[in-house]
Amino acid sequence: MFAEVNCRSHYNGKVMDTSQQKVDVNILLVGAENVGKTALTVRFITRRFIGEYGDIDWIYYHSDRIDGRDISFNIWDSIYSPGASGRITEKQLQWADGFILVYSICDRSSFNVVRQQLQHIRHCKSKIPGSVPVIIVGNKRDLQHRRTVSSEEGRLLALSLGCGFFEISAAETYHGALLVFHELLDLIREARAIKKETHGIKGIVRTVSAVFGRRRTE
Ligand SMILES: Nc1nc2c(ncn2[C@@H]2O[C@H](COP(=O)(O)OP(=O)(O)OP(=O)(O)O)[C@@H](O)[C@H]2O)c(=O)[nH]1
Ligand SMILES: [Mg+2]
Repeated sequence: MFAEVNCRSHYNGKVMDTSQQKVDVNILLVGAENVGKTALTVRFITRRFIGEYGDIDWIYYHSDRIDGRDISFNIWDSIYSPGASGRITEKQLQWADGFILVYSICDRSSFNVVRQQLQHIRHCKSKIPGSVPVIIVGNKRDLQHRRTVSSEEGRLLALSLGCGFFEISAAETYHGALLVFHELLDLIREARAIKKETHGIKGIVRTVSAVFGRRRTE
């Protein structure tokens, strides 16, 4: 069970990452405590829902072959630190290629945490050109009777900040978890392709200026 807003800004209509090398992606999961960060991660890696997970900060490694390509997922399942207002550390920001921000649809305060964390990520990454790959996840969709955050609110937050959005139930299905990670992988690959293109253009501009500069001094 899942809902999706596909915000992907297709780069010329498709992912431009064309080299055949192994793709390595670092994904950081953040969000308030008890929202299902570990359940989502474990569901994606093992296809199973165990129930109780404990609260440990852990990086999981998972390899897969997607569209004929070897993909290595490094997934940092973080723990929430209320003392630091859920502040994502500098180290985590540097490490991550993409972010999954999780809230529970039956916990409004967890939705507010995602909003704060999103602003923090945007602020810290604003100096880097190109978009920051982010997916917002409203988890525990099976608990409709306890819902306090509407799908619309989640979708609007994602749209207003150019993020992907899914509502899922890590408890009920594997498919939702799969979509979340695969969508983020696509966003990361697009962001890398755009960055590469920007560097290429900068290189051409530098070469042209060097040539013109040399001519002027001749
Ligand atoms: N009903 C329901 N329960 C869920 C779902 N996902 C996780 N849970 C439950 O929510 C609780 C917290 O799940 P975790 O995955 O440990 O949450 P977390 O965000 O990793 O929590 P911390 O690591 O403590 O911050 C557990 O009891 C899970 O069984 C879901 O989709 N539906
Ligand atoms: Mg956890």
